[in-house]
Amino acid sequence: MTLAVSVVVRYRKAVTYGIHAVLAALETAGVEHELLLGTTPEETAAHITSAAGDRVLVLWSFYSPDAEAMAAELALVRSLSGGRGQHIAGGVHATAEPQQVLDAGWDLAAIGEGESTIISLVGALQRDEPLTGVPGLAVRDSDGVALRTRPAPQLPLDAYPSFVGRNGPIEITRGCRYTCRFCQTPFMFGGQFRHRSVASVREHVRGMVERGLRDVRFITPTSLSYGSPGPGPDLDAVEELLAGVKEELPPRGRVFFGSFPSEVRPEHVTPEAMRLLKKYVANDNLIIGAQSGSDQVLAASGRGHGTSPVRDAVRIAAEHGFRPNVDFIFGMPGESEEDQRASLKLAADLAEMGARIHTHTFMPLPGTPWRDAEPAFIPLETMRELDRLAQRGDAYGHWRKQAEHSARLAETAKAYPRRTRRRRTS
Ligand code: B12
Ligand code: SF4
Repeated sequence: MTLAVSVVVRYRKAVTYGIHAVLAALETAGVEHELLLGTTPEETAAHITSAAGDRVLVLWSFYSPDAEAMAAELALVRSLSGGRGQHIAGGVHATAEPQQVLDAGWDLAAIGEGESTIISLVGALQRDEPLTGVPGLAVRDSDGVALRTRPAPQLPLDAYPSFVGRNGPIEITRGCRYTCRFCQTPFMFGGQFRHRSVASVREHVRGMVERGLRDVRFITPTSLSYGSPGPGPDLDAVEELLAGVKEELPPRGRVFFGSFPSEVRPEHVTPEAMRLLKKYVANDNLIIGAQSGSDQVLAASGRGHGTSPVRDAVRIAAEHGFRPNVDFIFGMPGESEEDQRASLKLAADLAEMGARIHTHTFMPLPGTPWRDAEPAFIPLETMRELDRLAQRGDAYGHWRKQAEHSARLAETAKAYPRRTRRRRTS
């Protein structure tokens, strides 16, 4: 006997990319299900109540700063829907902190890449099988402790599309060979690049064009690493990608590469690379990760570059007609006042060269080596200087909001000391 499964999504704008990938996997694998998207807690609860399936699976996705707010929403949705449905949280936070997610009230946490997990989970619900056979799950044991099933596989990116019948940036690279200590990406998706083939990217673009779109954007940890297995760019591979996408687009079609939601590493910004981008891309800005003006802080954070490539990158990008948007993080662990002065100095110099500074406050993010690290103190004078840069139009960013997130994340990390041993179902 096969049970009918309804999939209800708590569909939030902040996390559409991940959810679209999960839904695309269900579509691609041909898993039968009723799909309902709830754009508010109330609509989500109404869908759960009215869903036609014998089983109702409710999908949640969020990043760590939203975890508390989402737990409150979950309680609301549960109370509005009379307790019907099985609620699963996936994404970067659930991957890093499955125990927190189960304690906060979700029935299941999805760990890692969600494509095979969701296919296998909906299949198990249809066949009324135990969920212990589904990869990439954490379930509660009788004591409430997170029990993990076998890990979800990390498949080639071509195995599933970024979206089906929907739109968004196309994920061209997953995983990252760098290991910046403030970032979750390599620890979530692995320490090697997995690139989507040009053929698969073109197929996405064809679908978008059929749906009337003409702008194409990409998700990648480092744009100019496309096609390369190592530290240096493979510009032939980048050109094959950009030229291929252009071929699929109508004459007024536009390709955005190296701007949101992707970025470039400073040492990849060379005159040759800039000339190549100018030939194909529509963006007038490039997002360049500098992160700090102190070589010592850069080394401690494992960035893999110093400050001088940042100065070169900004100069080269500006010379080739791109406005460099340069990311900085203030308050990284171990950062001294002198380091902060060096960051402010570099930021001012880069602004002088035409850059805009994108300011961030360090957050001890779950799933990163610096989850438990103490954020450095940011004195009032540094904050004033950042405000001055912003008033002049030379800086932007949500660094004040992130300072609040940072304090909350540090509190939660203390409440959940990192476990050294993990329990598995088999
Ligand atoms: C694009 C992006 C954004 C976009 C997202 C837009 C959107 N509509 O989706 C925007 C600009 C909104 C954003 C904002 C922020 N971001 Co951001 N972002 C990214 C980025 C570059 C790509 C994410 C992505 O879409 N990847 C592709 C998809 C397919 O992967 P995914 O979302 O992880 O989904 C997969 C799995 O997680 C899983 N999955 C996800 N959801 C679910 C649900 C279920 C039920 C299941 C089964 C599985 C599942 O399956 C998916 C397919 O395998 C990543 C870095 C990276 N390269 O991954 C950072 C990243 C996710 N961001 C991060 C952060 C910190 C932020 C901000 C807090 C930063 C800030 N500026 O303040 C804000 C917070 C936003 C918020 N309110 O939550 C961190 C998150 C770390 C953490 N533990 O929270 C990351 C990992 C970068 C880092 N520094 O480490 N971000
Ligand atoms: S910050 Fe960028 S380069 Fe560093 S590990 Fe994260 S994704 Fe890779």
